[in-house]
Amino acid sequence: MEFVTYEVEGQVGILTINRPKALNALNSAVLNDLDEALDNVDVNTVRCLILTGAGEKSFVAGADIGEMSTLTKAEAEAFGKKGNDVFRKLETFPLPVIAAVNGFALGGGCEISMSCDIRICSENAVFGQPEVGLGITPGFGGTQRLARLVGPGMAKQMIYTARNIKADEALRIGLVNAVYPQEELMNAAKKMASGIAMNAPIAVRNCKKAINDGLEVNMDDAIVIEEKLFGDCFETEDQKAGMGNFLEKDKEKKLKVVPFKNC
Ligand code: DAK
Repeated sequence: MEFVTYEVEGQVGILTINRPKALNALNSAVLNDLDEALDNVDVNTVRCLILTGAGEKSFVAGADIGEMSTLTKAEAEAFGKKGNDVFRKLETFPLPVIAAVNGFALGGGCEISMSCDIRICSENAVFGQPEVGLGITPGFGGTQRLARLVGPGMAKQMIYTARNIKADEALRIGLVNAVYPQEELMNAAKKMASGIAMNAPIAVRNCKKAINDGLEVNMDDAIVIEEKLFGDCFETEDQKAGMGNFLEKDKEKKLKVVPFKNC
């Protein structure tokens, strides 16, 4: 793959969007590579993914404006669908995905970070949805995910004004969970990912599904989703080992575990 690299460190997979000359802007080739990279992740051995951008300046500076500028209506719709399909694949991926936002996260860059489960960023990160200044609406889910993450008032302010915000403001409004000096960001992401990887994979996967699916429905239906995913953990080796370790007071094994079977 030309534009996405994938490395595995222990049980953590690191996806890097690698088009630094264009500040990792998303063109069709990048989206295809990302799609393929996700298809190639071994979800039985990897337990958490990190998504980041190559270089020190940019996570993803948006959809590729050069490629988009000549699209017809039909082509624009197809491009939007391609992006949305990949972003949705990330959002519903059976592993948690941490976005390590190491610089510009504009337009499609902000949107792809919002398709991840958790966002942390470097001090030089800049977030924004500049689309209305380019004569378009956010097209990769920005109007939907930003409003869900930071509330409609703040999302509308960011989208209507097209004003970028810095890392500290992104932290204040809850768009990111934490801000780190640039040189510490990847280590922080790996530490968080390794911590997630220590836990029972079926339970973590079911928590992701419960939160994501539950947020789409009313509380009565959401609780039913949780009940089913809770029940789904039982009779798995993860549940037997996890609870067994506690009951046996095996502090060494407690919460370390757990076999990959039944994943
Ligand atoms: N697309 C293409 N190339 C880009 C790019 C982008 N989004 N952002 C940066 N680049 C390229 C620059 O053209 C430049 O290339 P060369 O001239 O060196 O060949 C190189 O990256 C370095 O950029 P700069 O020289 O501009 O670097 P600066 O440090 O001066 O400025 C910047 C950095 C991030 C402030 C600036 O590059 C910038 O403003 N970039 C554009 C940011 C932006 O507006 N992003 C949002 C794009 S719109 C939809 C689907 C998707 C979307 C909408 C609809 N449907 C189909 C429904 C999504 C839209 C967007 O994401």
